[in-house]
This record gives sequence, structure tokens and C-alpha cells, in this order.
Amino acid sequence: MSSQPKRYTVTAALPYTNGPIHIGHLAGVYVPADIYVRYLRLKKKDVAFICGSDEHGVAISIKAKKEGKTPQQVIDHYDEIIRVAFDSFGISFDNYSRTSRAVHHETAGEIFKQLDKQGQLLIKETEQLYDPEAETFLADRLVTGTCPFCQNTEAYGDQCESCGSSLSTSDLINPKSSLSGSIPEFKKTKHWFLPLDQHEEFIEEWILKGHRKDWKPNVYGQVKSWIETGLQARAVTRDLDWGIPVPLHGGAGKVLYVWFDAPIGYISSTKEWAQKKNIDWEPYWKSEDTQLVHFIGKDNIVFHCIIFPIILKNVGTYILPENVPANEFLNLEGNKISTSKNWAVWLHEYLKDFPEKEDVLRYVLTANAPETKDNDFTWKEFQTRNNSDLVAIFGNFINRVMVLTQKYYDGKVPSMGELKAADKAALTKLKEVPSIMEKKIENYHFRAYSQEVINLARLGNKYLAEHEPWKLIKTDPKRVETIMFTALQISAGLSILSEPLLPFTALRMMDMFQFKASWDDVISGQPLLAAGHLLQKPQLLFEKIEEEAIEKQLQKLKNNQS
Ligand code: B3M
Ligand code: ZN
Repeated sequence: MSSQPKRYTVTAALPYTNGPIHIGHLAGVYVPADIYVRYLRLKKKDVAFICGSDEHGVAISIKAKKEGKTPQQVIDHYDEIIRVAFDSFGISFDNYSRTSRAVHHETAGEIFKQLDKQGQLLIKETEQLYDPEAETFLADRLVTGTCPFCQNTEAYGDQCESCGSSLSTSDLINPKSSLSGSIPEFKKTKHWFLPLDQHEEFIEEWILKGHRKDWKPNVYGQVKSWIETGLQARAVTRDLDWGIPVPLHGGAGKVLYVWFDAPIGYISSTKEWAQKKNIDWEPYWKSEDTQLVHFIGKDNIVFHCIIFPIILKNVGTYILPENVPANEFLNLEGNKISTSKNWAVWLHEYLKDFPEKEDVLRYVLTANAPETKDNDFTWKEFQTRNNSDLVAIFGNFINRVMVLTQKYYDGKVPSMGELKAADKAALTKLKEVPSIMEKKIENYHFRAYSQEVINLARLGNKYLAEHEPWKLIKTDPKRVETIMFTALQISAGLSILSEPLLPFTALRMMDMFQFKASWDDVISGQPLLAAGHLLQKPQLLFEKIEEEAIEKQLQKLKNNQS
């Protein structure tokens, strides 16, 4: 994109509604995406932050069978839990839809029919595993058997979770159906295929040549290896009864492959949002002056960088993503986060144990984000980051400024008086910080941005420590007014520039400062807090996390394993 985009469409991966969400989801996708859109809004940009529940796919059917529920009951249950979790952590979607809604079934069905009409889909007959007892075809996840590589007897038809090998159902030794336990047999079936192999050149031109410099190495590298391996035609329909029915003759008993329909869910959700706002959705997906960014985890790269763009390009009139800043995975206390093994920190449980500490988790997950490689979350690091960065640096600075302003001036901002070189230097530094942060955020370096926030608080602490207003208040009250005026400007700047990362804390700070401002106000040259402006009473922003709170979490993880 050469000139400044006129609008931004920012999507975050649609979570499956077959379970709750955990810290890995926040770290990998949702906090980075939220930081990015909050920053854009503070810069007064036109942003559509789009997400929704991903409600089709075999995993939901399996979960329903396991829980003795219908798929609809399962998705209704987890859709609600997930919405509450996102809302609690301030993930500020402009729209959060559901792929089970009619608007999505229509949108995905239309795109599928258009591809078929344009002759972009192949119909092929293949042999699939069929459960003669349940009288249904078996998707990969519904077949288990012994892994030929590590003899794990519970390997799935598409992957062995114990040695990580990707498998096909025919690789499994002694395959059996997860539905009835019977031995599956091969049966002919017809499916629609997207001939990805015919679009390798498009991907090479668009990504391998066009985005070598600005896409993250972990994303670029994965696309490159997919192209080097060679793309294969991929089935985009399945023999399942849960999903979007294939809207074509001969589609009876078949549904759209969940990864065909899910990314189209971003478009459906945008349509739903635009309808509520009574505006046109199309510019957000079809105008060249729109910047489209997909926030995802690394396991979704092929779908967002290869399959979905091929679909959109072939439908025509849609724009392609400017960037897909996928994160790697977050591990927990040295092990992979695992839903099945309950080795996770579930967001709804975190909030019970650490009420009103949403920003602490947002901060720690960002400061430690798996931006370029898998990274490890430890409760010790969580405690250290909170107690040192947030309490001792950030919170301490704001509290000292507020308490001293209350004590010396009853909460009123004092006059600026005559600035000395050191005061001017501090205010000049404050004005330099926004552009330093902008470069970090606009290049999706959110870890680095989070440290610039702490550095600004450090600057404030250093300024106070150097000028020690508490020692001058009796001998040189005029000088103290200037020092406190300067420290208050830094505090106000921090409340604006930290909002994308710490939205709840920023709100509390702006309430204390009794003001609201946007990003560029920090460089306006006008004081953020004018002399005479009355502040609210000081309130502590962060509190120490003690040893026993950490011990309790570690014990909980251990108990989950017994
Ligand atoms: N539902 C989530 C996952 O693979 C998947 C993302 C869809 S984004 C269109 O974890
Ligand atoms: Zn294996």
C-alpha cells in the first residue's frame, strides 16, 4: 500500500466454539490485534475490528457426541463463554458474529456457487473411510489407529498428537471409527476441489516476491515451504451433517469444508456490522485504499495466506491482506498448552483468581509474546513482571505524581513557571515517544511497544528522582511547581500512549486526570493538563502479587494432571 490507507479491516482468527479460550489464544492473536486497533482508533483512523465464533467442523460434532449434546447446544454454550472472556479482557471487536448465522451461510454459499459457476472448482471421486455401522463417512479426526511412526494407538486420521507426524487415514494401522468403534471401510464419494496447484504463480508473485520485506519471517518462511513442496488440489466439501450444506445439485449429505467457510466468516461479520451501522460493507473488503490485516496463530497461516486469498482472488473484486502477522505458540511452564490434558490457564478461571487484573495479563502476555518463536509463560515471570514493571515502575510513578499534587496543591495542576533545560529535555523526550511507539506497533512489534510504555514510566521516575521536589517544597516552591507540572504532563502522556496495551488502567488514569485525549495530542505542543485543572484523588493502579498466589496456580496445574 503506497499512500495512507483510508480505512482498516482488521480480523482476528475465529475461535472454535468447542471449548473455552486460554492465555495462548490471547497471546497469539487477540491481544496483539486489540493493541493494533486501539492504536489506530487513537490515531482517529476508520477501523473495522472483525471476529466471530467458528461453529462448524468435525471437532464440534465430536465434542457434541462426547457430551451427549447436539452440536447447536455445544456452540451456544461456548459461544457465550468466549464472548464473555473477550469482553472481560477488553478485546474491543467492532463486531463479533457466528458462522452458524444465516448471513454467513448465505455469504459462504454464494462464494462457493460463484467459484463453481466460474469453473474454478473440480469435481473428483475419491475413496474415503466409511463407518458401515454409523452409515456415515469419516472425516480424518473421526478415525483413530496406531501411528506407523511411534506406535501411539490413539493417533488421528490426520495427525499423530504424540510424535506430531501428519498422517492420512490410510497410514493408520488398525484404523477404527470414533463413532461406532467399527472397522471403517473405503467407499467412493464425490467432492468439490479447489485446484490450489493452478495458483502457485499467483502466490509466488503476491507473497514471495511482493512481501519478502514486510511479512514476518515465520510467516514468509511457511508460505515459501508450502510453495516449494508444491500445492495440491484440496477438497472443499465433506460428507458431514454439521456445517453449511453444499448449495449445488449433488450436494445432498455434504457440507462446505470448515476451512473453506470460516475465513469467509470475516466477510459475513463485516456485513452484519455494516448493516447495524447502516453503512456499506463493500469498501472494507473491496477498496484498494483499505488495509486488510489478519491476526492469527501460526497453525492458520496456510489458510490465510494461500487458500483464502486464492478463493477471494478467483471470486474477483476482493482485496488481499496487506499483512498476516501470525504469532508462534505460547507454552505453559515448559509444556505445550493442551485442552485435552487441561494444561492451560483458562481466561474465565484467571479472572476468578485475579479479579481486576486483566491488564496485568495483557501486559505479561505482550511483554513475553511468541512473536518470532514459541515462548513460555511461567507464573514466576507473571509475578515478577507485575511486581517490577507494573507496580514498582509504572504504578509507582503515577502514584507519586498524584500524591504529591494532592499534598502540595489539593489536586490542582500547578503553573508551569520557568522551564529549565532538564524540564525541556524531559518534555522533548515525551514528544519523541509517540513516533517510536508508532514504528513498533505499525510493524507488529508489540513486545517492543510494551517496553516503550515501561520506558516512558522510567523516564518519569528518573525525572522525579533527579529533581526531588519533596526536598525543595519549603525552600523553592516555585521550582516545585514547574517540576510537578512537567511530571504531570509525562503522566498524562503515559495514560494515552499505554491505552492500547492497558485499556483498563488508562481509563482509570484518565478518570484520575479528569481528561480524555488522542494519540497525537501528546505531540501537539499544548500542555495535556493545563495549570489549574483539577485532578481526582489518587488511586493505586497495581498491587503486588504475593508468593502464595503463584504457588496456588502451580499447584492447580499439578492437580489437573492427577
Ligand atoms: N477456528 C481456530 C484455530 O484453528 C480456527 C480459526 C479460523 S479463522 C477463519 O485455532
Ligand atoms: Zn506418532
